[in-house]
Amino acid sequence: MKMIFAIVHKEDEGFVVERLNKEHISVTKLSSTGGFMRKGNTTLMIGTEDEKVDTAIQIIKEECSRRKEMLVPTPTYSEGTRAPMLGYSSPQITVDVGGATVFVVDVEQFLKL
Ligand code: 2BA
Repeated sequence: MKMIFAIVHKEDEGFVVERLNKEHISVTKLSSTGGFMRKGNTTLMIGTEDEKVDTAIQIIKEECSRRKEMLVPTPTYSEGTRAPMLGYSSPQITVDVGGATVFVVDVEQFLKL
């Protein structure tokens, strides 16, 4: 038996958990914070039989892959009228999202008491 610790972005967590559940792979979600960026992320604790480790990792890979996303600019509003100022919206920017850090650890004992 193995314990997989997967640190994933919050926005990807729901999809991973749903797919793991469909495969009858149990998972516990912990709210965590990255020590470097100090931003919230999610740590998934997945205790599973050795045969299911590859499936779990494949799901994490598919749902949390690093990708680029376009950020839709918010319109700039005129202070007086609160009307959107045409031609003054901020330029579109591309941001990196996703990615997962995964540890796979041997489990010495697994008990349900
Ligand atoms: P990643 O390496 O993709 O790491 C994302 C998050 O995964 C980390 O958030 C941390 O919560 C966890 N993590 C990664 N490696 C780990 C490990 N060996 N042990 C335990 N947890 C681990 P953050 O710490 O906020 O880091 C966010 C991003 O900042 C990292 O992305 C990396 O690109 C960069 N980074 C982290 N530490 C750095 C450092 N000391 N110097 C330069 N860049 C760093």
